Order: sequence, then C-alpha cells, then structure tokens
Amino acid sequence: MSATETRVTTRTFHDDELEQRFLRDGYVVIDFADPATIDALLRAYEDLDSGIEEGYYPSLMSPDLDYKAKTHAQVRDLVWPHLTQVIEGYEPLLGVFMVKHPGPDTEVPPHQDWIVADESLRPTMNVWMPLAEITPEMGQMRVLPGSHRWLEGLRGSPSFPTQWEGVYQQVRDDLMEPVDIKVGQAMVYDIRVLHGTPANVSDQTRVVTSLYAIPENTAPIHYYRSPEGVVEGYEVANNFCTVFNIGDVPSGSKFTEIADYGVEALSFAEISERHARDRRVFGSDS
Ligand SMILES: O=C(O)CCC(=O)C(=O)O
Repeated sequence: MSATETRVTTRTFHDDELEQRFLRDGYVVIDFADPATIDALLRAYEDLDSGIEEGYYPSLMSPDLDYKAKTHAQVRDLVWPHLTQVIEGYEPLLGVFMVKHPGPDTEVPPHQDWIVADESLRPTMNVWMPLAEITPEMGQMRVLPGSHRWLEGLRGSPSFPTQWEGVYQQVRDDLMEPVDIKVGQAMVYDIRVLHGTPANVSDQTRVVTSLYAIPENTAPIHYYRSPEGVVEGYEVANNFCTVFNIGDVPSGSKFTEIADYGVEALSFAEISERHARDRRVFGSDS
C-alpha cells in the first residue's frame, strides 16, 4: 500500500479467528476484563443508585436522566479500553447496567436491539459482561446464532412489529441456545443477532454491564413508530440514549418517513429452515 492510499476496513475484530466466528454466529465469547475492572464496575453499580428495587431494568430505561448519564460515563470509561483492543474502527455510544432482580416476570423475550446507526456497511456492536457468576436460573443469555444475517425489519421505539413475534415462544424454546459467559469474559455481538434472557428465578440479583459501539464517524440514528403505524427515522445527538424517554417522538433531523410500515411475518417452519440453511452454509462445528 502506498503512502497516499487509505485502507478502508470493514472487518470488525482485529483477530482473524474471532472475525470468522463472529461473521458466522453474530457473536463471540472472549476473555475480556481483569478483576480490578470488574470490581470498579461493581462499585460504580453500587454507588449509582437507580432507585429500582425489583424486576428487570436496563439503566437505559430509567426516567432519571442524571443516573443514566453518570452510568453511561462510568461504564464507557471502564469498558471501552477493553473493547477497543478487540474491535477496530468503532467508538463508544452508550454504557448501561442490565440488572435483573429475582422475580418470575423478569424475562427479556427474544429481540434484536434498536437500530442506533446505519448498518448497511458495518454492524453496531454491543458487549455484554456479567459482573458476577450467572447460573442458568439467574437469566443467562440465549441467542439464535446466525440470525443477524437473515432477520429483517426496522427496530426502534416504542415498539415495532417483528418477523418472529407470532412464534417467539417456539423460537425461544426450540432454536435458541444458552451462552455460557464466565466472570472476566464477555459476549461481544452484532446487535441484530436474536437474543434474550429468561426470568431470574434464583434468589440473587444479576448484574451485567453493557456498552454499545458504533462505527467511527457515523451519525447516531433512531427509528420511531407512531401509534398510527407511521415510521420515522431521525439523525439524533450522540447523547440521545441517555436523554430520550421511550414513548416520546425523538428530536433530531428526520431523514425518512414510511407510512403503514410492516414486516413479513415468518412461520416457525420458515425460521427453522432459514436457521438450518444458514448453519449448512457456514458450518457450525467449531
Ligand atoms: O440483560 C439482559 O437480561 C438482556 C440484555 C439484552 O437483551 C440486551 O442488552 O439487549
């Protein structure tokens, strides 16, 4: 490469083997953080009082803007130095705690995360890192490997129709797989991969930290669907996720409007077939 050429990279991971596993599955589990970082994150979690004592809450959904901004800043400062060693060409967008107090109503059903940046060239990434051991009873992560490549549809607030909503229980129970993530490890994933967590039926609170990252020099965006079913896409500020309240119309510059937005609903047989075909193409034995 000559000195005047610029290298345009669209790869995500520095490491070739991780990159291949990531392209195939949509996620990888890797050794991620040292005990001092985990202790510092736990201290931040304890110091920053969300005021929420029950149920499941990602700090993103707190109505307390000060709590959200402080949580974001602390998680970003502690987690980003580790994530940037693993992926290339990204910048941090939003740091959160994902807290699951014990309770039968704490399932996070299968979903893809909101679109927060253009995904046509590069995926948006998230790192999901337990701060203490997670047993299957505490709300362990489950995924549908490869689904980042073949599920379609826009994702945003307050709610969007999805291709799997009519059959999500069967998809969850028959196709999704548990992901074992030890303390010190993290799941780094393309936010389009279908994922979710069962209820915390243990007697302990589960605390996870999570940091979203978007490609460098990309404008954050958000899709909003009105009660009438009109979808609007907005370019939004970098701090959008810490100041936005779900249900509101986003402020920002509108770049698209789609009347009567809809997606093609898939049957369980169609989802199983896409999943099986994808695993045949990519192979799933390593
Ligand atoms: O923390 C959890 O239980 C679920 C997290 C999740 O699904 C997400 O970060 O999108």
